[in-house]
Amino acid sequence: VVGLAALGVPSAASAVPTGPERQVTDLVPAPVAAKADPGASFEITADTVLEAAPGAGEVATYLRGLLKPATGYELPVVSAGTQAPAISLELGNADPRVGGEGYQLAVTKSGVRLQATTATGLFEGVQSLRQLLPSAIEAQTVQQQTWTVSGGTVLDYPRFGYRGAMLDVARHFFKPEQVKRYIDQIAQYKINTLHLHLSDDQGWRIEIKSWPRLATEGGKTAVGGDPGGYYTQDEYRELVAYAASRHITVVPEIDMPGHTNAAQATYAELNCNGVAVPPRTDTQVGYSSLCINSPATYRFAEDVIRELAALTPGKFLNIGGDEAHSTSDGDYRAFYAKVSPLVAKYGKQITGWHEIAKTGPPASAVPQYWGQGGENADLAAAAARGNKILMSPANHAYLDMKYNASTPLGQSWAGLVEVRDAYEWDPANLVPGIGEQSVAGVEAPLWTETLKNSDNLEYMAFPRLPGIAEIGWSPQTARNWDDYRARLAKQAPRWQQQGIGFYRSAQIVWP
Ligand code: TNX
Repeated sequence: VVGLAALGVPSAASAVPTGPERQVTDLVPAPVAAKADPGASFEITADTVLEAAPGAGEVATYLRGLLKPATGYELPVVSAGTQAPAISLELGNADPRVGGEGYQLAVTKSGVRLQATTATGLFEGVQSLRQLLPSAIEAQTVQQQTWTVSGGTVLDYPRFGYRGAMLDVARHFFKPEQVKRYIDQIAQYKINTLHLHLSDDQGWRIEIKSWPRLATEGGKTAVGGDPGGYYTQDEYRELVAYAASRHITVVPEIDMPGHTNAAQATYAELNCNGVAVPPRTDTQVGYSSLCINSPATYRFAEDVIRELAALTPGKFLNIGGDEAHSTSDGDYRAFYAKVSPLVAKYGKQITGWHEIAKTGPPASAVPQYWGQGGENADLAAAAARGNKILMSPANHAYLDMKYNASTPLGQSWAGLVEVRDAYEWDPANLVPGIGEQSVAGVEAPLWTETLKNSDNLEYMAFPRLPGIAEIGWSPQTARNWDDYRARLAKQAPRWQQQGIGFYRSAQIVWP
């Protein structure tokens, strides 16, 4: 017996009108303003065209690529002014409130209109548009169904300019393809910065031409004896370009003056006694330190900073600074007195872990807070001098913390971080003296001592990462847990289509 549905005839059950999977009021991150209009949905068909204003062509081509696998449609990208039903990407006439990253979206029966002042704003608008389609749009094979975009209007722009995710590729190495997969995952939640933790005690992951063995020798190891690896400069450039195609800026980190065992195991001259230390693949922290009084240390630092700066189009270089427990306080300050100016010398601004605040970095430097809230005099003093602070509180934003006591992966030194813990905090109300005006934004670090593959990364990042992304994007007044948990639940079918094996937190009623 062949069912009517298989013949393309709607059965009585499927003819019952059901609502869209998500409306404009369901978006994650929550938009600044949205008004759903259920009667005004637009249907994408093989006859739809993508209208691109001058300057919008790349985003239109990206959207075409997103829509193609599941619909099978090769929608033409055309210039404005056609008669066909269109998704139009416009630049120039948007509400000025959208700024450099925001957008306006209007979905009516006759078309979709996306407006922004920059291609980045259009790109972020496209991420919203995606969520208004059935989740099956994320499938990688052709699906036979209608492609309805939920109707309504959106006006949207971010709270903070820096919305980051960090990936530790040092403890375990992740191949370019794996990093690209993560880039695509974070881009859909309007994350605009990928911080790559490129060196640590257990491995060095970026080719440095003036110190070639850092990568070829220092890159061989990883936690637990797992396979190492490194990016050639060409591979790294390609990663940066891929991220840029998703409107994401890469911030590379070389951790110093601690977390340097891989470098010190490779080059004897980086040790005070001139003897290379043995490589280490355990997960202890705080035992390594560059030799603070040795000229070789500063040749090394300058060469690495110079090469990284040349590879990096973004304005920031991260120069580490965390957990330097084997460097005395005086040595730590002496080290940064010499190294901090090198970043400016090669045309970049500093980011680094919050300990750098005590070295009095230039006001353009952005310390990254990884504490757990409460007083921090050095950080407050830096903010008072004009430094902006990036917020990654470990007890909220660390994606490597276990969700609960039985989470098989991750660590728990900052506590257990359930989905609600990751969501319910305000970056402007965490450290006394660091208010809204002093916050650069938020970042969700993913340390990989216990994480070996993309499945592991995704289980820890989902569903917490979208919460951190929302904290960075949405107005604080637009956020509350009960509303969020309902919106988050509606993302799950999209992750299923994308092959993301997320943690099914009991705090959420999953569909
Ligand atoms: C602390 S947080 C570290 C990292 C570890 C992480 C594990 C920070 C700046 N340093 O070296 O990987 O904890 O959660």
